[in-house]
Amino acid sequence: MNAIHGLLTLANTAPAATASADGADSLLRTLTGLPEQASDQAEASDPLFVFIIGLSVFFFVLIIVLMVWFALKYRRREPGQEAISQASHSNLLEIAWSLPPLVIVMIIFFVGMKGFVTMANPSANTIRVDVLAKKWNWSFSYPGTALQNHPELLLPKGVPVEVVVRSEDKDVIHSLFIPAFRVKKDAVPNKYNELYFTPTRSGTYPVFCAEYCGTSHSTMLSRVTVYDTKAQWAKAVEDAARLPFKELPDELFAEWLAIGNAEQFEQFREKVAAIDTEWEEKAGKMIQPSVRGEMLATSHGCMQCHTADGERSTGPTWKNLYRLERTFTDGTKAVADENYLRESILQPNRKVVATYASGQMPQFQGKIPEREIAAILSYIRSLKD
Ligand code: HEC
Ligand SMILES: [Cu+2]
Repeated sequence: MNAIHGLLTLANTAPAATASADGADSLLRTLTGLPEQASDQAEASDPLFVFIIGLSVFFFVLIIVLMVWFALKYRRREPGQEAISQASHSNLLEIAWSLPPLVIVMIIFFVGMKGFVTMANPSANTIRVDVLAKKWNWSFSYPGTALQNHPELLLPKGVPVEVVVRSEDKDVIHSLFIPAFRVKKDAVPNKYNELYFTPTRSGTYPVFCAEYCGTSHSTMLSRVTVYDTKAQWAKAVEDAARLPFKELPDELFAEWLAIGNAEQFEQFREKVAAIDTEWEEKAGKMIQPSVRGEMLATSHGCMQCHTADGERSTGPTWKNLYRLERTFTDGTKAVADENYLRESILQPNRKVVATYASGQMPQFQGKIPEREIAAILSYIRSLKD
């Protein structure tokens, strides 16, 4: 029942999005079967897609016509007629069927690679969304806001977004697929996969899982809503964050929205606990991962060797560490993205940061649940200016 309901909801939202499309665009979409063009990725890749389809149709027709024509022209005309070879060499022909195809595939390669590179590389001033896939649903968290683990994707138009996708610990591989944006990214357990694009059209579009993941794969649906302005988006995010705190007085909710570190969270917790322990519990569950990460980093003892303020300690500081290029004792380098940071926590001796001693940091493999590692990574990320 749930599944059918989900499909119906998606079907109902589809016409609203189509209504905003213009004529020529929608004719092309009808011919090619492409959905709405709602991101820069879609705008960049659709012409290439149409070009390749056109090329395929052209050669399909050319080959079939020639085949039929030759079959008729060179058919055996009388019984016992012998086939005589007419093979000869033509340099012009050789060049004609080598060079133009080379040019065509190089065009396909370079245009395709350009799209791939923009999709895989960070752009400045992005809005970040953390996506967690599990059997069988999606949850979207919005770092820097109070909205966590929301079942739908909310985005503003015209602002670059950075979507980081992963699967729940001990889950299977899923794949985040948003046809209207022409983007797809695998969600692998505990691996952080990044995806970049800019929504270019407001509306509501379906989100699918594109990796067969078991019984309810086909109902692993969600949707993305693109708002016209960043202010509208921020309002929608706030409204969604307000839902679990419906009865909380406005001024306390404003305080909840403003929480940026563990100390502020503790003050808030004390205040709501005095009114109702239910809110305290909720706050504990809905807390921003970066704030939870700060508390975990303290309770796991990380802050005995690391600092958040830029000071060198037994270990390197976490201030501005995220996405910084690191040099290791063996001279190799790596960018401190989530996958590197996670590995540095689980197996710190694999890559030892230059000028620091190997073997000082304890191995946390098997000692910290993946959920907590994700929160600590959020905290480290939040320390970037
Ligand atoms: C006993 C001291 C100590 C403790 C406790 C400790 N670390 Fe470390 N950590 C180090 C040292 C020293 C390094 C640098 C050498 C290396 O890379 O292994 C390091 C490196 C790192 C790095 C890579 C930093 C970079 O600049 O590239 C990360 C991330 C990290 N630690 C996270 C943690 C987390 C999370 C915890 C708590 C769960 C923790 N550490 C606990 C000493 C410590
Ligand atoms: Cu799935």
